[in-house]
Amino acid sequence: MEKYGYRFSFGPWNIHEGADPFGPAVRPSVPFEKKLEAYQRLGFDAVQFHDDDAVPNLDDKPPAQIEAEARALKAKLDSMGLAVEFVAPRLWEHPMTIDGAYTANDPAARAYARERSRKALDIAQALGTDLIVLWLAREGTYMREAKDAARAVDLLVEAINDMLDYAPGMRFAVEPKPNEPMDLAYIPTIGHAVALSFKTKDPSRVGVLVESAHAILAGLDPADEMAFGLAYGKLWSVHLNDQNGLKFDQDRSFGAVNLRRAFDQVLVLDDHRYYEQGIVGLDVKALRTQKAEVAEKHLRNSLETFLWLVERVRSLDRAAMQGCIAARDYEELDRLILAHLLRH
Ligand code: XUL
Ligand code: MN
Repeated sequence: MEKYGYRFSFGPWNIHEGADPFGPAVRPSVPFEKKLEAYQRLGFDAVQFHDDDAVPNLDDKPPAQIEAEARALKAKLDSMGLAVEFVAPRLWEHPMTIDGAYTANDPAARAYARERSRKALDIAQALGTDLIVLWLAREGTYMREAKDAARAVDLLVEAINDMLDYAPGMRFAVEPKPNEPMDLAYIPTIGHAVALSFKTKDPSRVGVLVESAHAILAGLDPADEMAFGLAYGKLWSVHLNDQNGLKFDQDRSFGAVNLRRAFDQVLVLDDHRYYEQGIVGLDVKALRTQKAEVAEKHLRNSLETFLWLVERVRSLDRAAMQGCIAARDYEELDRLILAHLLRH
């Protein structure tokens, strides 16, 4: 498979049992070992981890055991030729994170979040990645009057500063999402995340991850969110997927809802040589209707669609495009793009 210089990743959560808030699992759990085989079978290069995907039940384990388990996992991944893209502290399931993690009102809860984040950093370092992803799941509004939203920003900065101090070799990519599980998140867009980075003690180590569906949920175009991150040299990861309007976070296969929107994301990534700096992550979920034996197709399809679109981007008639732009004939440009997409 021609991969045009790109490397691809997904997380173990992207092969899942199909449970949703209204119904239980519809597919059996796939053991982690089997998931790792899927990475190889489907042509992926790297694994994304939540801290407890790498070291299950880490809250109950002493640091030496956490490190030993992470090192054993690293050896296994090495033997399979798989890299680790990032580790993300899972700060949204434990009872201590009910009212938020870094921004919880209870100082004991905030201390838990910082401690847990340090464990995620230990795991990341043992796994040989320098990237931490911060999806700030519960940092936002349940009840607006219950928290001071300006102070919440300071608390986020303090928490990131703590991590910057704890692990001087590590970089942090904030993954904004405007809603779900919160009504409204404190860091809903890439603009907010970039601004947050400049309030930390080392902005050069704080960047962003753009997830297509999250941008769409914020009413924004994912390609423009990526462009903003790229303009600041801060686009360190992406979670490509798709999303049909302002609903629950659907994590549909890349390009499945709006092919033109997917093309525009590949265009901005390829034109700005993203393949030289980052891995293409696919944060996609199989439909609940998918039978167990064919519940990897969302990953295969998303990767293939991305590569088809890279081919479309690189075969664009740039001179003709420039002609349209120079003439300010954007209707002709529209036709040129559509014709190019439809003739694949
Ligand atoms: C949540 C989401 C997460 C993060 C990783 O919507 O996208 O999977 O990407 O914690
Ligand atoms: Mn994501």
